[in-house]
Amino acid sequence: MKSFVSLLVISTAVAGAAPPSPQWTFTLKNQSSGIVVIESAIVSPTLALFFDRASDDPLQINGHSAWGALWNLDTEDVTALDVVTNSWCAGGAFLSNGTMANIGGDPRGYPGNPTIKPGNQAIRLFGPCLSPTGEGCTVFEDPNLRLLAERWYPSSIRIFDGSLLIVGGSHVNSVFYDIDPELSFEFFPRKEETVRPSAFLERSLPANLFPRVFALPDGKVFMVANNRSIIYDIETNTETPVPDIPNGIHVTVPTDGSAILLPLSPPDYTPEVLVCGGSQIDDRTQPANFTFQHPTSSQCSRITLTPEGIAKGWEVEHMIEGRIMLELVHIPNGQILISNGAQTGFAGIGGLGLSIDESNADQPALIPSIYTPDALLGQRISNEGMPSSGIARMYHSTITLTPQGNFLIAGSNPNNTTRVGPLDVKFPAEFRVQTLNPPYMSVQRPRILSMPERLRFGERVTVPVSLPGALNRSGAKVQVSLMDLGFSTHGFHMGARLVFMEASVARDGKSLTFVTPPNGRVYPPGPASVFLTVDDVSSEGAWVMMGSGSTPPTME
Ligand SMILES: *[C@@H]1O[C@H](CO)[C@@H](O)[C@H](O)[C@H]1NC(C)=O
Ligand SMILES: *[C@@H]1O[C@H](CO)[C@@H](O)[C@H](O)[C@H]1NC(C)=O
Ligand SMILES: *[C@@H]1O[C@H](CO)[C@@H](O)[C@H](O)[C@H]1NC(C)=O
Ligand SMILES: *[C@@H]1O[C@H](CO)[C@@H](O)[C@H](O)[C@H]1NC(C)=O
Ligand SMILES: *[C@@H]1O[C@H](CO)[C@@H](O)[C@H](O)[C@H]1NC(C)=O
Ligand SMILES: *[C@@H]1O[C@H](CO)[C@@H](O)[C@H](O)[C@H]1NC(C)=O
Ligand SMILES: CC(=O)N[C@H]1CO[C@H](CO)[C@@H](O)[C@@H]1O
Repeated sequence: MKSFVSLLVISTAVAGAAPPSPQWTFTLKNQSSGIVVIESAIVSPTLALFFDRASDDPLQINGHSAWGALWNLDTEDVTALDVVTNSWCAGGAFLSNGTMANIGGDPRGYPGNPTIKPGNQAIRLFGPCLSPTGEGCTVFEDPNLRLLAERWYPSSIRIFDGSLLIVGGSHVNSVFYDIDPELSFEFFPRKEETVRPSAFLERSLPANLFPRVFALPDGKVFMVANNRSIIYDIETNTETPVPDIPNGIHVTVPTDGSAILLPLSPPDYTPEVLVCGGSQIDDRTQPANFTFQHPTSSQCSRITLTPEGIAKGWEVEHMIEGRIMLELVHIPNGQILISNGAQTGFAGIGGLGLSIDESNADQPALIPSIYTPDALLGQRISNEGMPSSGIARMYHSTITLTPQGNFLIAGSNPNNTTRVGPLDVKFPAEFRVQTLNPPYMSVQRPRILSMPERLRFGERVTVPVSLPGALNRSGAKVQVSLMDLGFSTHGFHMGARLVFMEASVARDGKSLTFVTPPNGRVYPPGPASVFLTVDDVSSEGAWVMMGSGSTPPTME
């Protein structure tokens, strides 16, 4: 009886209040990932592709532990993939023909998993996968298709001709610093028979693994590694230094910050890069002198990559907390999500003066924040109303935007082995999968009713849409974003891109007209998702091929 009474009181109180406004929420998925999700990429409207290292993951295939898997975004089904080479700490990106390439990795095998082959010169290809359930889709590995150099912890991005630029890496296990570096660039498909040596990679030692690399709208490439940055001109093979990240903050492995190319907007597509988190260290310090309690950096540094912007230098602001191993991810309305990571320590597994079990980091950063690029300096970052994930997502964790419009979060394993126990380990291998759902996931959303499979550059396109009543009004803010959902690993979303397109909704609220980017420098030709956002309520993404879809190199 007592509980009945209190229920009545509660329902009266709720009835009297204004309806609660929708909030960001976390959802724990029913299924677990089966492998530790060190690398994650959305490869079709319904599928995410996951990679781990070859280890003793519970998910099995052909009599051994799997280290690749497909996650079905609709059903949560996990399908093991039979990978041949070791994908531990590989890079990845999509090619102009829609194939995802997973690049480099660990040269070693794994005891008890005899099928494993060295991964440090491997190129693992996947898709495009047309089956919604992934049936018949496998990782394709041709032993004759190899990188020129051995690369563990490399970065890769798609460039203007639809091929991949592959940057840096190490020849051996990098327990902390990059002690045996590969100081060069190469391309896939190959453009020449030798690698291109890089003075920048040498200058950014000893903390230059997984350089943060971005294709600029003029076809050049911006890179950050350690605390150094450059603009690289692929066509002339020249490096132009850009000022260091200020205040002694270092932002790549083992001091992982994250970096992102802010949304590009017509007509000028002025590029700006944001770099957040990392660590204020003297990079001559030996790892044995560091502990998991070392403070991390809350600094965000932002630069406009025009001659005037570079002359002005980096503008500094601060996150709510220090973070290492965080990830910055585009939201379809142009805001940036700050998620994952830890508030103290470093990336990596052991090797410090003091670790927790094997974790070099502690105090997981559980509450995401949002960065609003257009807000005034000092007012851009907020975590108001943001929930706590309750699950540490530190070294070897991932996050990616899905075509459904929410964020898929998985992984974390700061350990040399995958075994879940012993239970007294503070940060065990993490198999739980979550989504982080923006408020628009729980209201009526705009819908793109159909979309051509391919879009040409510089094209005006009209597609049918439906808008919920409240959003069908003149003066509503309409945004259409063309997004590469990227490849998530080690706090870096390789290839991630958001290009806004000039757009308007017809007066009858039934059709949307937008203009695609002018060329493959603004959006490198390849797969994309188109999201319609009206008054900050985003649709699901429509999966398209931007450009001809032909095999690289292509000129468009
Ligand atoms: C997950 O579990 C919830 C609660 O039992 C259920 O409502 C939902 O349908 C399940 N989702 C899937 C994809 O199985
Ligand atoms: C970048 O790091 C190097 C090496 O630790 C250091 O000498 C240099 O002063 C740093 N730059 C800035 C701006 O702090
Ligand atoms: C590290 O610690 C050792 C032993 O305490 C000390 O000799 C050394 O100077 C310290 N500093 C660096 C930069 O490694
Ligand atoms: C983890 O493995 C690497 C490579 O075998 C080794 O160098 C390192 O010492 C190990 N770390 C710990 C804490 O056992
Ligand atoms: C949208 O609003 C316009 C103007 O008020 C109206 O004419 C039209 O019927 C509405 N469309 C839909 C699909 O509700
Ligand atoms: C895409 O291009 C790559 C590089 O040339 C090639 O290996 C792959 O087979 C191509 N994919 C398709 C589907 O044609
Ligand atoms: C949680 C976990 O995986 N712990 C393992 C960390 O690695 C050591 C070996 O280096 C194992 O003994 C632990 O079980």
